[in-house]
Amino acid sequence: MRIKRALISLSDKSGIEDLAKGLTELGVELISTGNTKKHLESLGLEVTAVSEVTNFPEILGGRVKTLNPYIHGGLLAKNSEEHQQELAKFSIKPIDMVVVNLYPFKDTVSKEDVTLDEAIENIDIGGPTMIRAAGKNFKNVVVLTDRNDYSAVLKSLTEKGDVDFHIRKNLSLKAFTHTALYDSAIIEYLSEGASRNIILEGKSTLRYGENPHQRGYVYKLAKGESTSLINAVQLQGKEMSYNNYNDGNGALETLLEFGTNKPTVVAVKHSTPCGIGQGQTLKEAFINCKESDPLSIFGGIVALNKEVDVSCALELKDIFLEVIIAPKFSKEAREILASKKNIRLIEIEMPKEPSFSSSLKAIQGGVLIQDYDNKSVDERELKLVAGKDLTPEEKKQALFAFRCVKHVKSNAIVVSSGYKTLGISGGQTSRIDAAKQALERAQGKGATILASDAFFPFEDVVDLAAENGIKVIIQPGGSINDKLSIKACEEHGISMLFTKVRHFKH
Ligand code: 93A
Repeated sequence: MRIKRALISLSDKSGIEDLAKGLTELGVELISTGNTKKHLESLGLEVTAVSEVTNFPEILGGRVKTLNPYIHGGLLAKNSEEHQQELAKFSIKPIDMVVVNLYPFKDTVSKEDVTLDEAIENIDIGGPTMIRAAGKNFKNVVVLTDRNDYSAVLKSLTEKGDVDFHIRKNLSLKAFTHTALYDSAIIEYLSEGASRNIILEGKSTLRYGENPHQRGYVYKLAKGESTSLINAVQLQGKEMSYNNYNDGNGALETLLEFGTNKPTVVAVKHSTPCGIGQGQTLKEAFINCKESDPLSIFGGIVALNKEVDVSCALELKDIFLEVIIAPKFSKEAREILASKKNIRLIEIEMPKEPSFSSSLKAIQGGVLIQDYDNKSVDERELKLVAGKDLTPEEKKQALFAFRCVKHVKSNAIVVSSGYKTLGISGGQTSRIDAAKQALERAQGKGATILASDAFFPFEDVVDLAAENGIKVIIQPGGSINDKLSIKACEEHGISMLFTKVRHFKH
């Protein structure tokens, strides 16, 4: 048994019982700080006090407990003759395991009425020092900072009498990530939010970047979202590429805009939607989505918000797609799609409500960070500014178009009818060009609704919409020239709704 002494010092003591008991049964000596010692003793375990090891009391109200050569000498010594002789010379005994979690700094500063002194007292110094020492000396010290690792480590000790090198190394990586995140919370607090550390972990090398001559990688944010392609399960297909991640993310964000109640399907090309459809069934929603732009969907990414069944899989199989994302694929659907072995099938758990917190964009030398655009306009916020009033159903359909346009790159125009897009245009430098393209794509399909991501600077979009049979326009409003567009709507018999919310997306 390689582990003879374990130091346990925990602010969050949950889950320690089994590990501490298990270690005791294996004959490991437990060493603990004040309250942790009391807690372990209340479980009937025998514990040595840190102050007994250091021969020094906890001082400064606990600020100095474990910061002592009897602890850190024990943690940092190598297995070399030189180090071992030095330990012997000063009667320091090695410590082979550290189980530590830190003062709850983040929870403390997230309380509304927290004082500076309270925050300062919750900056743990001794804990990170032990974690870092053990992390550095992982070949000789097992470091545990996450209760989810307790049982696997105990199992390994029970069965093998030791913990493998690669597990020790991973625990060390986890330990340094833990202290880095802890420090980043302190930095964020002291800078009053002006500074934010972005910690990336789990780098994977991609075949290439956007183009074959660019290198590409995908990292996981240490504090990332749980609903993401990075945390998803790939069931089949080639490895995800840089562009697959980018486009797949666009599809996922767009899809979650519509919740999970009504079957909804989104097709994406170059991270912007080329079709969005809803229906009574998923198959119907997919057909509606595809009809928006049957050409662009070719080689695209499709995201669906319900379990893919046989009838839907048969439709999906018929076109060339790069990636299909859904909460689940039925067994039979998987068998059908298995014939297209290159298609990447991704299962992602989908929450009822979108739960993204922020969006990041890299610029040279820095990063732009903003809140995720979680704003979703509802019917009560709509203001009729021109034309005849709309039924609740007509308003819902107009809102569907507005939710679609939110996810198209600016300047963006979506034309639709019912719950399916018929023409989408985005990424245009002038709004009238976006309108022309969207209306052209929708020609002959009976479009009645036009949505815009931002207000109209002139009445030209309204005039063009009227020529193309549009009956309802939904847009944020707020231009100094609103009256021109309102007048044009009155003249053409178009109902215009203001949302008062702009959805730029770049
Ligand atoms: O105040 S400290 O920064 N100084 C120390 O020497 C020290 N040693 C352990 N904080 C220190 N700790 C922390 O105490 C641990 O990281 C742990 O979170 C906590 C456990 O204390 P107790 O066992 O008294 O609850």
